[in-house]
Amino acid sequence: MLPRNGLSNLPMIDGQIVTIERFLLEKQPEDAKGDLTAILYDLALAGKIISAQTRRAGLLDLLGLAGKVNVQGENQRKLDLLADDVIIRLNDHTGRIGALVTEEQKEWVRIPKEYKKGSYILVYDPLDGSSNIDTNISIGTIFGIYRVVDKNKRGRLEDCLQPGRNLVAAGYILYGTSTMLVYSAGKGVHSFTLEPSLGEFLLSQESMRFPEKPAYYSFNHASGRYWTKEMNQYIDWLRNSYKHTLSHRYIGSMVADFHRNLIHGGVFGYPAEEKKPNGKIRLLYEAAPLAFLAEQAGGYASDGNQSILDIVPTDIHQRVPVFVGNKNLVKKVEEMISTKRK
Ligand code: AHM
Ligand code: MG
Repeated sequence: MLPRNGLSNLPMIDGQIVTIERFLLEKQPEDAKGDLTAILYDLALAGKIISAQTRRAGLLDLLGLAGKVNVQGENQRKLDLLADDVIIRLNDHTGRIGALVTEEQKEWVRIPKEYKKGSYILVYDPLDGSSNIDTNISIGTIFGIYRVVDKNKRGRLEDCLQPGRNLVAAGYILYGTSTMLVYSAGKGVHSFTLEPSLGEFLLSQESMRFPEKPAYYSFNHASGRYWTKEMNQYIDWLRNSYKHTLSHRYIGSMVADFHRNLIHGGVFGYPAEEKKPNGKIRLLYEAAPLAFLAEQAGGYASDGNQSILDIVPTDIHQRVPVFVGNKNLVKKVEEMISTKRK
């Protein structure tokens, strides 16, 4: 045990400074090869690099549009491209990854032939909430990790098109007032805060759970005119339940809205719209990883009809309506809007 003397500024748990590396190694099963642990550690490093660039973005002229349009037809921002590049460069040569899927690239990304093939698939949104970059509002990297279907083959499209139920790990790195890494490898959700003077992620909270009583609901109210009658009735139900104690919070970065609701309890939703029947959120690298985390934290995620984790993707960039957060709030939306039984 370390003496507290002189270390009082550092977060300690039972007198120990728990770095992410130590935590990951302690959680790794004894018979594991360590590849998954190493991928998570590589992602933590990517998070540190992206965090450093995000903090200096205004100084380095990284804010603003990069002059390209991504596969969703949205303007790519310079930091999106930088974050995407950092994650690919840190993962393509390690022999641990079989293929990558990123929001910023139209096709799935193959591992160059000169590098060993790996047994894991990495899917990610390099910077979720990127419309908030220019205005200094929290953004984040979302990631999910799958096993390849056939270890003997190099990564293929079918390895990438797996349902969230097959995720072996998922998480996000949030670039907010502090930088946090939150992840689950199927045994609870754990969070780490980047200690800037050390450049290390230190354990903040082990086994996070949605609080029983929710505090927030997060929907873009302005889109209410494009929602179904049933969807609007659900919003009215949210307003009137819990003795009117639920507050509305929505900042346009799903990852940040999710994080707030994980800590204080609540539900985030991006419903189907009249002209966008699948909403806006992408299944593979946005909805499924957060759904995995939600279930690990005692919550639930649905598209209004079924668990997000049960949907088998047919396209790497497909969109899906999303409701994620406290289980009872998400079950209620299913009860009110599901088209299955009608
Ligand atoms: P992005 O990945 O291009 O940033 O888009 C996803 C984001 C979500 O983080 C957020 O909840 C949503 O788009 C906000 O969209 P809207 O402005 O339509 O409410
Ligand atoms: Mg994005």
